[in-house]
Amino acid sequence: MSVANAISDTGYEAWLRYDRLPEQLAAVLTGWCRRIVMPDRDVLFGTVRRELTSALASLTGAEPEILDAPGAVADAADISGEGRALIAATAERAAALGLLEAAEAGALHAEGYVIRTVRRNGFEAVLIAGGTARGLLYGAFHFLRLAAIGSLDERALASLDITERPRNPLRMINHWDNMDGSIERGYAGKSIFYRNGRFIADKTRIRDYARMLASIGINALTINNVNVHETETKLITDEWLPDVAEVAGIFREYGIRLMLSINFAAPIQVGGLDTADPLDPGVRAWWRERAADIYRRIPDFGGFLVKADSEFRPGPFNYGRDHADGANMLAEALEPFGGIVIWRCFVYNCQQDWRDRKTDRAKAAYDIFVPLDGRFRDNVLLQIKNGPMDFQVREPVSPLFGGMSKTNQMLELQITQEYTGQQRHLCYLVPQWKEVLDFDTYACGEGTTVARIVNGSAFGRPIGGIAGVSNIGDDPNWTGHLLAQANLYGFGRLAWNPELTAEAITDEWVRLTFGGDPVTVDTISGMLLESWRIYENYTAPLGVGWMVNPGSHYGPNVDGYEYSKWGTYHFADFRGVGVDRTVKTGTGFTAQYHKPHCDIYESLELCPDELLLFFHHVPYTHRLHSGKTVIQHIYDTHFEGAEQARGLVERWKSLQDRIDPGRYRQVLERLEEQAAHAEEWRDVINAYFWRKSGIPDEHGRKIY
Ligand code: GCV
Repeated sequence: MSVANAISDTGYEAWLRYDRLPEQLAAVLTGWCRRIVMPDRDVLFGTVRRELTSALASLTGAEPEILDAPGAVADAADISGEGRALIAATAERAAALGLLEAAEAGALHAEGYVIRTVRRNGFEAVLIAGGTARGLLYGAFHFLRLAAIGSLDERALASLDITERPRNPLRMINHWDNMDGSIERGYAGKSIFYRNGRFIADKTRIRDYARMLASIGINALTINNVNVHETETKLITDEWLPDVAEVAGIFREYGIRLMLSINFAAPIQVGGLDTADPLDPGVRAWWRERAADIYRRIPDFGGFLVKADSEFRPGPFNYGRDHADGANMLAEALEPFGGIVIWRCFVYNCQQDWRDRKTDRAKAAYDIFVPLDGRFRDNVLLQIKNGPMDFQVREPVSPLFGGMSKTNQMLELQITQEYTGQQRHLCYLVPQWKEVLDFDTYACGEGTTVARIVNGSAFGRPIGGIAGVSNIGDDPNWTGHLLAQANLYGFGRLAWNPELTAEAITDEWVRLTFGGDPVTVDTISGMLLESWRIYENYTAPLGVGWMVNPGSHYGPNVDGYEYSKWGTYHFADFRGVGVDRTVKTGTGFTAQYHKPHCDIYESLELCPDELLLFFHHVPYTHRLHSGKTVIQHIYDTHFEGAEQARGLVERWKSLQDRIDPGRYRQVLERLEEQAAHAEEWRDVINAYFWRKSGIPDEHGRKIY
């Protein structure tokens, strides 16, 4: 086996494999792209040039020639008579060359692009024109995606006409990496940034990662955990800023701005002050000075991400201040340099008494942040997790979306599979994220979807976006489970355009990763698209969540959190199960939603089955809309889910002759582990509820 194949077999190249195209397609593509005209030069253009040349060489077997001498392209006529070419330029340059109308060039979004077949004075070319160099980079990756999928035949190339722009200003990855090399909730090896308290010297992997992110449109990232421990608190000091600047430089080459998670108590811990009070003039001056120093070294630094007053992290509450006071202090320091503050809303009491039935963790973020609406500076964004609890397999959408109209908001999704199988189980989350983005909050009448709130358009906010918690590490295939790469890919594509369908994204990823064989595409797409439901079937039922081992959050433990301080309960007894969050008899959480959702969730009759136990405590004999009782639903879904997990193994095995042995084997191993673990889940959950309820399974199946 060749070295190239050996690398391919690990999955390291992810969706950027650029495997050789069938001969005919390769020949057509070569005909159009033998010469690449690139009039502009600077860092990002250099990246575009490298990406286009290496990908086209790999796809076609022919290395394209680059024409970049300014004179060679002074006007379009210079390349006439020499056959076809690929022209990659800014829209402004394309307009100057007469290849784009000035009005169209002027209207193009800075990160947007046009891909178009153009004809002038007897020559024809594919033009990729970006609103800026960054737009050009995204356009180049789009063109290469089409090529790699095999959709650029002669007809397609002769009539390309695509105009694109991102729907979200910020498309961001959050790393929860620590400088000792560990990753909080990481399931794919160690950090690619740090080892043993230092930055890793060899930056090859970071560069390869930056490429992957740019190819799916990511434009910002944080490189350290939101739980900022002692060493990482110093990342904003002279001790580590040179290293941070070096890493920022690598991401800059791919159009990605680097940000840091900061420790709210940094003025005390590294600044030698005796307070971190956000209203203290000395503290404010300290942050201003830190910001100035950071921007001296990293002029395009993005800003800070902050977890404050949450899970034992310090914050403004320590000083009797509120979260607007805290965020605005940092925003004021960053504002002169164009930096932003991303302030997380994952704030709740994690020292609750399980006997206290009034306190409801689900209500906390709304109660804390809605009263502050309108108080945050324009360069502050509130980052809100998709659900009110914590990335469970099923939760309602957080009512905080829709609770504020005068505050910039960002959606936080968890790409890393903390509660969804930790990349040992297949759980493709794009269908879940689609439901979140499409959810209509009715905050401002019908059509006020989460997608529109977070991109800023619903309330005319200046910034917004989507952040995803990273699922990568230094495992050879980046994500541990090879198929978990699809979650990272899908995240980027959805952040770029939430209107893309889950099916379209899935189809793209499978083709880019495994090629276009129809049986392979159908089989893997089906497995991915069904996997979230399958995982839900054999884990916590009907939206109740948790039921995992405390700490690790892996594997079944129904009462693992039942008598704990974390506010995550299911209240199962011999009569029934579920959390009463109604206004009438429960915690009153349903009131945080606009109509009609508050009425729907409040009503036992109207509440959707899949969220029933999130909102209601019901007897096991309660009948669902499906016609089944709750207890029978629990038994049925758990037997079915375990069988479906076994079915995933069989479906994958049917592809043995169609996938290289390296990638085939690694996925098979994970799927087999999943199938066995799903049986464990099935038996633990079914046994628990049979013993609690005493109600037998209608079908008399084996329950322990
Ligand atoms: C980074 C959950 C996770 C924590 C995580 C936290 C957060 O509680 O279990 O590991 O901390 O969410 O999002 O801040």
